[in-house]
Amino acid sequence: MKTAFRLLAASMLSLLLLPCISPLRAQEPSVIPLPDVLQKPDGTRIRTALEWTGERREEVLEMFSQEMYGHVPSRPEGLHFEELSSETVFGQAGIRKTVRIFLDADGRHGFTVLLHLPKTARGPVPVFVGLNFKGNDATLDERASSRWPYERILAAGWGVATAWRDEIEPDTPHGAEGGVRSWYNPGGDWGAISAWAWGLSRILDYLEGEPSVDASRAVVIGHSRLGKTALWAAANDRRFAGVVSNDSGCCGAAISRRKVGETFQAIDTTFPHWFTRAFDKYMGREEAFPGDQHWLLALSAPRPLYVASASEDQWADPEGEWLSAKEAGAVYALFGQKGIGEIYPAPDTPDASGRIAYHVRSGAHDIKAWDWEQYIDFFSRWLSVND
Ligand code: GTR
Repeated sequence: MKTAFRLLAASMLSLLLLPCISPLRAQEPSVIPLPDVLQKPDGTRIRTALEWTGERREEVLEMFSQEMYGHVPSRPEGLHFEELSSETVFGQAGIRKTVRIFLDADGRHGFTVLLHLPKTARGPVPVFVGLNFKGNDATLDERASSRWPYERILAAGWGVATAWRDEIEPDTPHGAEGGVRSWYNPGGDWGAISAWAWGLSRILDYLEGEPSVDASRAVVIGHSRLGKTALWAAANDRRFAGVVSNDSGCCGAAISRRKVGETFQAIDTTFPHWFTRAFDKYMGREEAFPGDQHWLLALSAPRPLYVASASEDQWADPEGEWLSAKEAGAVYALFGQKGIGEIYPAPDTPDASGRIAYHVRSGAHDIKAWDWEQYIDFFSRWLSVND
């Protein structure tokens, strides 16, 4: 009886407190009008998965290509691969390979992939694919172990492939020498995010021929600017079976029209090289952009999509990332797939029962072991990994 009374008192108290702890009330779509991803420019409405895939999806992809990131070219002629090394690591638990991806026939341009695989796997394994910030060797450093917990990923039955962002396209605003954009430009004006996304697809080209990997179960993953990149890679390359956006923020998962944290003005001033030049006209004019970032997330439909934020990462606007994940649900619904719920979840409580998942981890802008645990769980469920 006493317990029942306590429970009742506690739930009444939480009802009283609800307005204070629910900061989203003032930020919901009714307050900030969001462009409807299902509405075509000519006013007609998309009502079926077939209409989405057959007509609308291409329009939305083209809009982001033209107005934000630039076009991502297809696989280049002459692409080829060479295994550089293979060794057993982590006792007997893993295999570590390095592979050179040559981007042209004469092998003048290329980058190196670091691939880890579980040694005891019974068949080809699913794989996470993501770029890194500091170089492949740096991901082996102990200090990087929360960003790249290789042993844990392998123990869950997954492989993981990474490559250094700068070896594909240096992250510099002042004209990058040696990046793919300096020698290969079939699509015209493409930004670094498109160049990195293109690199991720080239890793997948290689993985398709790697017998220990099941490339039909490749999940593209990225943190921050590389989270923006992962979303854009999944949008362009439907071979990716799933995608993780970790703290991707402005021009990644976060709704731009909220203008919370980083804005178009801020991002395009500091990082102009990430974008196509057509994007410049939207500086300070988020409302003029023909869509918003839930449209980008919708391009992953109906594949499993995980959007994650960190509570102290206000620059990336966690609530805007959540809102975007929620709104992308309209497209997933066309495929009969459930998205996330209507309530912004408490920290460290994933909303992950649908085909879209979201969490806000307590703490700073980063990928932690806890984040990885959620990704492994979610994608193991959707891509059926039992070991
Ligand atoms: C910040 C940038 C963000 C985010 C981040 C990162 O400086 O403003 O858009 O991408 O860098 O990549 O860590």
